[in-house]
Amino acid sequence: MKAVFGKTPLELMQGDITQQETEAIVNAANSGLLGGGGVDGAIHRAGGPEIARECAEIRHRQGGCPPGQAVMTTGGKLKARYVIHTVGPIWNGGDEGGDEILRSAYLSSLRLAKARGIRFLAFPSISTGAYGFPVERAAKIALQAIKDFLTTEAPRGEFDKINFVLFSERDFETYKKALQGLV
Ligand code: AR6
Repeated sequence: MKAVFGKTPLELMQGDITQQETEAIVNAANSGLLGGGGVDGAIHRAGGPEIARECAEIRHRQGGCPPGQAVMTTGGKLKARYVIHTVGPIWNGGDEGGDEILRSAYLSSLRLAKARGIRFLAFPSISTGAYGFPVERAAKIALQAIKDFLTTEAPRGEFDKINFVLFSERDFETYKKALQGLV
């Protein structure tokens, strides 16, 4: 499913983000940038040790990455040249602080990509695996954040395309419904 926000197409697809041929992919990391399971584990496995090496450099320089912020490393052996590591909130029952952190994780990733001149990137569904954020609620926040960014902070076609890559069919259907409610 596709939509256009500002001048930028956003496409939802089902698949494995490590196989994306975008310029950058976003990782759902933890604050320590230490690797882990889920999409984080898959990205480190597919990209090789260079990603963890650069994560360690960032950790030594600035102590990791707080929730809602983003940092960037090489993509190593991935098809994508860069990985933007962002940290979502751990679900704690639904206070608005968590919603804000999730929105901020998307916005920080997009701002970092724009600042580095990246024109094509792919997102996974941040916080909806190990961190337990309900997918329906996360989908609305994620897509609203991307829409707001593309219409207000990148309105002149600064990006060629944004892909949203959902791992399961169920998540894909949930995000599709959320996007239909937004366009
Ligand atoms: N491609 C796309 N999406 C994927 C892939 C993949 N290859 N693999 C999993 N997903 P999670 P979180 C989906 O747990 O909730 C890690 O250990 C998955 O189905 O990866 O933000 C980190 O180190 C789910 O919908 O991230 C952190 O400690 C989504 O990615 C913690 O988990 C996010 O699930 C972060 O938890």
